[in-house]
Amino acid sequence: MKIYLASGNLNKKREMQQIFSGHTIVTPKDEGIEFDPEETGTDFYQNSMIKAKALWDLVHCPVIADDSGISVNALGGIPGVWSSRYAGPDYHKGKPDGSKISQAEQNAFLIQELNEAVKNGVDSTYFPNGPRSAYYSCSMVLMINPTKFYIAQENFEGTLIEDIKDSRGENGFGYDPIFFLPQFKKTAAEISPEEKNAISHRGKACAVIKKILDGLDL
Ligand code: ITT
Repeated sequence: MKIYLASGNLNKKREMQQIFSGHTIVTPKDEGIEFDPEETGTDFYQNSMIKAKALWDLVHCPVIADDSGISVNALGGIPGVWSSRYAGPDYHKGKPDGSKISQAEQNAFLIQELNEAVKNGVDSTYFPNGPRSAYYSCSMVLMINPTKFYIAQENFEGTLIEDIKDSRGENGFGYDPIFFLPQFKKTAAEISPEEKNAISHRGKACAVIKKILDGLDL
C-alpha cells in the first residue's frame, strides 16, 4: 500500500523503502506538498508524533513519521533530539537564526566536545562501550488516524571515533562516518545498507512497525 512518510530527509526515505519493500513510501515533496512542521518536542517520541499528526492533517490517510538522532553519553545525551540542528558547543540546540552548519562541521564539533569531556574525566561505569559511548535513537509512529497509532522506539549503540581525520565510509548519512561499531570494527558508513538496517535504530523500529502494518486490515 501507499504510505506517506512525514519527512524531507531522502536518506531516511531510502533506508525505509528498503525495509518496507512491498509498500510504496511517498514523501510530501514527492507529491508537491509543503511540509515543514516545527519540531518543538523535547524527546524523539514527542517529535515523531508532531510530524505524524501534521502530515495526517494534510493527507487524511496512514502516515509513518520518524524522529531520530545521536546521543553522546559523556555529554549527557547531547545532541539527541537536536542532532540535525546541532552547531557545536555554543549551539547544542541549533543557532538562534535557524541556519545550519555542514555535516562535516557537526561531526568535527561533536568529536571535539567529547574529547574535551574525556580529557576532563568521565565516569563511564554505566556506559555500554566505555567513555566514548554514543547511541542513535529512533522513535517511529504509524498513524492510521489521530486516535489510532502505533509507536516503536529503538537504539543503536556504538562509540565516537577519536579524530575527525579518521572519518570513514561512503554509505549511510549524517553522523555515520564518525560512529564506530565495535562489533564490526568499522563505522556505520562502512557497513552495507543491509547490515545497517539489520541492527540500526531505524531498521529495528521499522521492523516492528512493518509487522504491525502487515497485520492490519486497512
Ligand atoms: P525530517 O525531520 O524531515 O525527517 P531530519 O533530518 O531533520 O528530517 P530528524 O529531525 O529526525 O530528521 O533528525 C535526525 C538527525 O539525526 C539527522 O539529520 C542526522 O543528523 C541524525 N541521524 C539520525 N539517524 C541517523 C542515521 O541513521 N545515520 C546518521 N545520522 C543520523
